[in-house]
Amino acid sequence: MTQTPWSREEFEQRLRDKGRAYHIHHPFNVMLNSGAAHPTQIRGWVANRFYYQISIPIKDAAILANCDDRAVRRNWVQRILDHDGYGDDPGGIESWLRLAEAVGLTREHVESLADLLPGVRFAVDAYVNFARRAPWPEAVCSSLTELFAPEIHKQRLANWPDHYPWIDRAGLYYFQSRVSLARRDVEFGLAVTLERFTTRAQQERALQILQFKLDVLWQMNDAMALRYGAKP
Ligand code: AHQ
Repeated sequence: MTQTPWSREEFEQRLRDKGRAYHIHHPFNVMLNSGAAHPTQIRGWVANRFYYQISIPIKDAAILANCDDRAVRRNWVQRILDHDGYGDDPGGIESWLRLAEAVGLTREHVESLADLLPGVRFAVDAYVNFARRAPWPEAVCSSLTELFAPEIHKQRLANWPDHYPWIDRAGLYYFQSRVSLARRDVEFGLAVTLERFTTRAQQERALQILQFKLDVLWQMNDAMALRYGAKP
């Protein structure tokens, strides 16, 4: 029996309800953002998350390569420029390297990926490979974890300066930049998802895709918690 589709409002609410599983709630992140992390744990997080950051433009390029909709490509291409930089804007990857220096790592060490944990690499590669192989609307849908991202960036900006005064505040610029960029990006990604996932089966698939990406982020934290500890 074919189930009736949810209304756009109900479908959007079900996507947003998935925020309960967002990695802001992971013990490793709670430790980081509550001020309980030691410098080694922070450095491990920055070094491992660098692999996620450099993989995002690769993921977005895969979406562009699969996308036959010029209007979507015109919007989505900005995401690559946001990370790789464009003109005078050095981009988010450069900001992440400045965060690395601010927490006491060298650019060379972070770029060497010497600290990259297998569980982080495999989770990030699963995300990139999903974007390469899935129909492009599904890969767009998988970016909707950013519905919950402004909150986590604001939490860092609010807590890190007091909890970690040893980190040069200028190094936190990346989080500041993502508050508005995440909002802008996810508005488009949500519109595409609500527009393209219209049958009940497609809507259920969208929830499944979002859960996959939530699991990618959660697994990254699991790997870091195992290696660096999630207790203060
Ligand atoms: O810095 C982040 C970023 O650029 C992106 C792009 C987006 C995507 O395409 O999947 N997701 C994402 C995220 C970023 N930062 C994460 C964090 O916790 O700092 C959150 C992450 C996301 O929510 O997917």
